[in-house]
Amino acid sequence: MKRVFSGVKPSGNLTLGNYLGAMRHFVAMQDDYECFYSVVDLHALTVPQEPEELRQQAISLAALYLAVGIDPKKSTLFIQSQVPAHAELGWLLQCMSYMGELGRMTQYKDKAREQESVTVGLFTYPALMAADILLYQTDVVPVGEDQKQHVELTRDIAIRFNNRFGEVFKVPEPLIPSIGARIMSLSEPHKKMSKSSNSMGDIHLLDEPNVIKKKINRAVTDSEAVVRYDPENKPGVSNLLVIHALCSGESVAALEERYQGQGYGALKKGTLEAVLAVLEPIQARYRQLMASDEIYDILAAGAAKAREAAAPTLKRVKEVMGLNL
Ligand code: AQP
Repeated sequence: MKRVFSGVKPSGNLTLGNYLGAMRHFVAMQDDYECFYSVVDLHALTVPQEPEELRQQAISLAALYLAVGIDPKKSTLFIQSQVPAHAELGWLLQCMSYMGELGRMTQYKDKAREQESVTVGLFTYPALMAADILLYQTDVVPVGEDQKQHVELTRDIAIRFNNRFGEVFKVPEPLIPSIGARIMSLSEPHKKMSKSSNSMGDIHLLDEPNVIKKKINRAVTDSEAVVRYDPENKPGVSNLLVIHALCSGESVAALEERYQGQGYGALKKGTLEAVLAVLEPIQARYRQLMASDEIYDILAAGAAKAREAAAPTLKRVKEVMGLNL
């Protein structure tokens, strides 16, 4: 079976963007791949975090993974910091990465602009992400559009390492969905929906239905009053169409036809119904999981499996680099 690795940062309340762009694909891949899914808490540390909040967010994210449909019998679900090989390989790959290529990462440039002082970790984070992926000899990395550049860098690092030391790493492929790879903010449809921005434009997976209603009703549209998919000229309407289509399983074209001649009120009402139909069962499962201790056993078993799967690659890397005295 081919291998899949992907991770989500416990850096805020997960959004519909995280779900539609990434997590729903994680669920779909479970039957056809050997999947490793991680709560990448070391990545969350690249910007300041409150320790207790970080702990809570990591558990909450693990519960959400299960609530959206990750099955621990099929996939390995674990917390990154419980598998020390990630940090260790992360350092070794930092020493195989160049300042120039890390400095070109657009996510680094965007996030650095928002910070008063920028940590070295924020700069070197793509090398840790490369370690996360390469440790498992991963074939495929399902991610949203914003992570494409980091997976490409991972490929470059793997190829560079293999050229220098021999064929140690499998070179992974990104898997970016053709629709929904970049769900936009409802209030600023030129920006991506983001879990750490906390604005009315972000639908969080755990938002109350009345909050979701308010956010969708206030979504920015345009003055044309025509429901048409045209991301360049009608970014707000196009974003609602994509969200509606992915949540209801209909095509964008079918929705354009359905809402022909109707105002944006009808599109928003339909989008709300589709979003709630997806999120309400997820929220109910999440509440059940958070009320039990089951999650801790699942994470302990997942970490043990991940440690075992990661060990041979790290051992090989250390051997070829001359660290096996
Ligand atoms: N708006 C989005 N549309 C589609 N996919 C998205 N992803 C994130 N935002 C969108 C995908 O979700 C996965 C997990 O994301 P992450 O935890 O690695 O963080 P991120 O990419 O930096 O996303 P956020 O939500 O904006 O987090 P913060 O605000 O903390 O930086 C990834 O596969 C990502 O592509």
